[in-house]
Amino acid sequence: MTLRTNFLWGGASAAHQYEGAYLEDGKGLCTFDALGGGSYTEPRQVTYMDEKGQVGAAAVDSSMTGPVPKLTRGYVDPNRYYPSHEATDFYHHWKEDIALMAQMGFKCYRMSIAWTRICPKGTEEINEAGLAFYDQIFDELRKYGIEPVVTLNHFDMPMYLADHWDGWLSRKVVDYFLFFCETVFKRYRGKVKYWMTFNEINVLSSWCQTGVHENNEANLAQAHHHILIASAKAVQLGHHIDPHNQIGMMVSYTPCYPLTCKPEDVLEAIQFNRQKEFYMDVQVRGYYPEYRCKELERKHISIAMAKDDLAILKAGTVDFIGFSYYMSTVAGTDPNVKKTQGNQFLGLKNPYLETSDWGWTVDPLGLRIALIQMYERYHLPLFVVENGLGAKDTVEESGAINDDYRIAYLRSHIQALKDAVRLDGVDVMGYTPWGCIDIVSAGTGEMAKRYGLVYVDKHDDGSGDLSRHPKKSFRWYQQVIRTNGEEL
Ligand code: BGP
Repeated sequence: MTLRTNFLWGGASAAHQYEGAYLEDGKGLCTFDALGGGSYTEPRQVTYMDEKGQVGAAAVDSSMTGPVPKLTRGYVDPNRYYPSHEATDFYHHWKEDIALMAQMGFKCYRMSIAWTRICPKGTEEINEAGLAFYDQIFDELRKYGIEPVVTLNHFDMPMYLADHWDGWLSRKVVDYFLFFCETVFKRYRGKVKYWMTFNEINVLSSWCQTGVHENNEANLAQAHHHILIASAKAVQLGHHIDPHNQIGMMVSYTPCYPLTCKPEDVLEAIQFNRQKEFYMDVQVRGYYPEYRCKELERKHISIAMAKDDLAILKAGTVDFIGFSYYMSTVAGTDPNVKKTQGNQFLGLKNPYLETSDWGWTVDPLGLRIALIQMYERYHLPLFVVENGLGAKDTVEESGAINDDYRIAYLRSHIQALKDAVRLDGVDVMGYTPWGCIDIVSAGTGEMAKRYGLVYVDKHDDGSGDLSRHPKKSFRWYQQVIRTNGEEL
């Protein structure tokens, strides 16, 4: 047997992409509720109202860095379609969906708690109905022996905090976030023991993810410092409230290769990789790495720190590294090489690899490379909490959905994961393919870009009866889990 006997096979989702019920039972607005749909070619648009009451919209491109003008408020336009409002309605389908997860044999289920379902404005007002909703989810999961793996923040910034505090630019939001963490750590003590602090902490750049209106480098550096402090404090708080808690970080890990063996290209790749290594260095080692201090110095950016911030970072290091892996990318100095699409960070096209329908490079060996790089740098357990192929699925006349392309993608990536364990000695604790039941894409807001092992009848024009239909990959994954990855 290659993998741990207690290997955490499961699936992954995020509240704002799956739950829907965006204002139900006391939930408050989050920034993603003002983010309209987009497509492979058209960026998503966030809607806002300025101080004169004029409604505007800002493009949030695939790197999700569209600026939202200062002093505006997020605004939900009744004439627009917002994918997160219904998403695929986990809020009303949770019993059926968790039964499907149990049918696949899940050992865990990675999900996020919507901050504004618990704290509608993100402040210290609590919504009991929100707490009760997640109580029933965790009870239902545990009824089937499925461990919840909970992301405390999966991009969804409370609209009120964005509007009134400029999101993570304000130190006050750290306190509000810690209040939310304390509330859920205490409420779900004994039901949840696996947590992660911030989803893809290294890509939080747009207003939707940070609540910051003017997302220039200096503001984002300050906001990211507050987020790192919030993460470190949450780790300490979680350990204090329940010593059984295992609390990880979560990073978007896209290995970057040099375009050629030209030393300048190698240096480009080293610098590209720092976009994720910085966050891992701080959350695993507990201090700002020298290259980051030098970069801030060069850019004349000085971060406002409280006197005990460095001690907080040192004390709040994580227990494991959760990460998303979809693709690899390329860096080089040749200005004529084509840029590629990708999961936020866009690199150069790799001439040796194919891409998905949405232009994401498909590189199974890249997952083994990622696992080796992280394990040999940090020597912590690693958890693949996102991996998958966004693709168009076709429902045949018979009702079958023969997603052999998704099985091929997942099979090759699980094989690479097994090789990292078997050949490189990497300690991998689990694997949860992304969007295990079809959900809304974050980058484009599309339903057409499906990841699931279960198809949901919902379409980009808002139509569909939300019925659930296992795909061919559903039964394949059942077998994978049943044999602990031996039979792919
Ligand atoms: C990651 C996010 C997920 C998910 C995934 C797939 O960045 O953590 O929320 O969205 O990307 O991307 P997309 O949904 O844009 O296809």
